[in-house]
Amino acid sequence: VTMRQYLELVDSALSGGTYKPNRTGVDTISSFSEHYEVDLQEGYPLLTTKQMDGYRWNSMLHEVCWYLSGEEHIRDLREETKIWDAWADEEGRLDTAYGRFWRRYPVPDQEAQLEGESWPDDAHRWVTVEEGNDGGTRRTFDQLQYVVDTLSDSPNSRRLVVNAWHPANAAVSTLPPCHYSFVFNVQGDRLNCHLTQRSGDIALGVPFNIAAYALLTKVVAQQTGFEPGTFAHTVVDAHVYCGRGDRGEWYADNLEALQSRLADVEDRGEYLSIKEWLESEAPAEAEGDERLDHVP
Ligand code: UFP
Repeated sequence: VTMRQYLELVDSALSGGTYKPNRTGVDTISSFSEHYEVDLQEGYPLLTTKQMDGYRWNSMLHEVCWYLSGEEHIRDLREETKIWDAWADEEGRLDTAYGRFWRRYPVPDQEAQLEGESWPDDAHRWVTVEEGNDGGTRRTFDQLQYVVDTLSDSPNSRRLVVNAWHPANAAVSTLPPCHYSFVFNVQGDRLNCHLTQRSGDIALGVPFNIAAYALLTKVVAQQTGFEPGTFAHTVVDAHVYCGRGDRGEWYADNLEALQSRLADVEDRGEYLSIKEWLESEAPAEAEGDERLDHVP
């Protein structure tokens, strides 16, 4: 499926966006709070583009399984795909792992708990007492199991949230979660899912994120006896990487040309070869510039 919603997202971000440098050194056209929805009853939102080819599809499947496993390391995942290798050490350890927060979100130690605040005890159904590094113990909370169980017990709940954001970890992590929070919501017999993403690379990351959460919604729906409903996605900083410095500004001045370029990609069955486009149409200094290798 080449999604109309995706094409509209590209168009909206490029026409409403601003030129914006960022930590990567490759500048972006960036747009605030892009939102779209897809009805999962109409089919699976897999973009028929280079961005979701066989390797990426396979990576996405293994990545979702890895999230669901709750593992904080990639020792098994890296046998299947390299997508997380750059962020891990030799032992496969990561400084932030989605699944660890989905399935094993840290519960404060007894000493850190304030009087009167509510925390589950060790015997609670969603709590696991794990062995800590220092030989002591730590408590973790299984957010995903909470959501699945609550969908059966009280499907009208408006508290079906899974949160991958831990502020203290995020402040020091090399890659804090991009798709950091999702909420399930039941309407009739349909299970809907809303994802909030703080930062989305429209060309490369977002097609992957759409496919992963559509799959997750279908899996959770199947497990809990609902029909898959709508996947809704809010991307707070939705961006397309373009180039650096002068070229970025040049690019911003030439949005119209870029938009018409994007308009034919649908026909060509290919998605955002901005690098190729820049090389063919941008000022001469763009050619052979190895920095463009980082541009999706
Ligand atoms: N990014 C995505 N989706 C993801 C992911 C990363 O689009 O699932 F993990 C992109 C967004 C951004 C970059 O371009 O990776 C992360 O950079 P930053 O942390 O500066 O937002």
